[in-house]
Amino acid sequence: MTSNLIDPIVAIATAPGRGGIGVVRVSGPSLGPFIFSLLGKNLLPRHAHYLSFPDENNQPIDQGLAIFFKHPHSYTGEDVLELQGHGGPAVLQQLLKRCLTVGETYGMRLATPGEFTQRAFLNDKIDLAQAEAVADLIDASSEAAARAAVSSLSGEFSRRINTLSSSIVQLRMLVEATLDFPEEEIEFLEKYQARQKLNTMLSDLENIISQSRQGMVLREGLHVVLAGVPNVGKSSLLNALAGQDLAIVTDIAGTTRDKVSQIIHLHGVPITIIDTAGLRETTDTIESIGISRSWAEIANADVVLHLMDATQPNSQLDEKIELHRSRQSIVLQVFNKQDLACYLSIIPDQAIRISAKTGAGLDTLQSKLLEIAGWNPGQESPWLARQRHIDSLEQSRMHLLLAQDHAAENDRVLDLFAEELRLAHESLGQITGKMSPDDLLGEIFSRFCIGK
Ligand SMILES: Nc1nc2c(ncn2[C@@H]2O[C@H](COP(=O)(O)OP(=O)(O)OP(=O)(O)O)[C@@H](O)[C@H]2O)c(=O)[nH]1
Ligand SMILES: [Mg+2]
Repeated sequence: MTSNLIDPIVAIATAPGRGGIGVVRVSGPSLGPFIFSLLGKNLLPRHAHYLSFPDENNQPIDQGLAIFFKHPHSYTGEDVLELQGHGGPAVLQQLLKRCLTVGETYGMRLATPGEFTQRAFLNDKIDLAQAEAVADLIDASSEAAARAAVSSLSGEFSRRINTLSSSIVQLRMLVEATLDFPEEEIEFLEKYQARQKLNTMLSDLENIISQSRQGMVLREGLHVVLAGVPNVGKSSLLNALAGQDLAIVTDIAGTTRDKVSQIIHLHGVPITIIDTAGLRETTDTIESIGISRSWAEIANADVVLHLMDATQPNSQLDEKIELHRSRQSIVLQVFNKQDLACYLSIIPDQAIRISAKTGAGLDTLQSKLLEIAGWNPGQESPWLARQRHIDSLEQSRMHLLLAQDHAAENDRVLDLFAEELRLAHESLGQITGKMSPDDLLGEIFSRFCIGK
């Protein structure tokens, strides 16, 4: 957030590479004179003008549509110009360069990542949760995630937060007013049904938290690593889960040398599955590099599926996996090749039995992964959420619970009660950005792509 937020900015807004259409987008407080210098004419706001985009010698760089959005009726809340030309990298680069040359007089510069959206936020076109939803919509890898991101973008999540915030504010106003009249303090809680109001707020907040958790699962998904000794069927399992022949499968131990990963979607939840080189002692240089990578993946996993061959189960790797895995991760023992297994009685009851070959048990494994991800099959996911949203919601909940404690004491604690309400309100404000420190804003917008 160090860049000057008044300079006119320009960027290619469409993805790099070739495409039917490419868009260069400009935003600034007042673009009229720049547009005239660039295109040789003024543009009627919100009209699509079909024209040539001329270079410095008045030769066309491209022909296309120019649309001018006069502030405040634009994405950023400033004047915005969109030049929609052909989507070739050379054409778009020339157009970008031309904008920068013409715009030099007006202080125009390249936009930083997320700067258009950052301006939309700073000009009150959208709040912070909606701004994050813009990035989430672009990144959405499943239909369910995209739908939830659109819902956040349209303000569904923010509306729920704002409604709860206003209830807290109303109660705060009553409390603050009463604080000036100490003799009324004791009756206050009864008179205004403060306890009941607080209970309603808490149950509303708990509802929001549980829906947000679901939304976070949809956004973050799960990182699952397939680990085990060679030949237990890790690559076969990857292929079976992905429904494609991604990794090479042979009966030669040590077939997989490098990791192979694939994102699959279970109920819209993105699950990254990583197949790794079989873990064993080896003198082969390439294989041992592969095995070090396997251990590194195990250390990064949310879930380690420790695959074993059901016909010859052994626990030789249990301890080593325990040593390498991260503390928050979960290790599941999965016994593969159950279609062949003759000694099933030695497999622990709670272990998952599958056959990558026949597909048996894969539905149980998938349900288990969704359960670990925190997915609740019966619940809708009305918006996408991030860890920072959950943290703020939890903080707000903690303060409302403390307020509830003070209310229960009923003995001249109204100022403490008021303070907890204030803190609960403040935590909610961090979600929509009404009370967010600058460094958090910088962090959020810097993760956007340029042109958005
Ligand atoms: N019968 C049966 N054979 C299987 C099953 N899963 C894998 N196999 C066979 O087991 C052998 C090894 O399978 P892979 O998937 O290559 O094993 P891997 O664990 O990836 O082995 P490395 O890459 O060497 O670590 C192949 O011959 C597979 O066809 C299964 O569920 N049932
Ligand atoms: Mg393999």
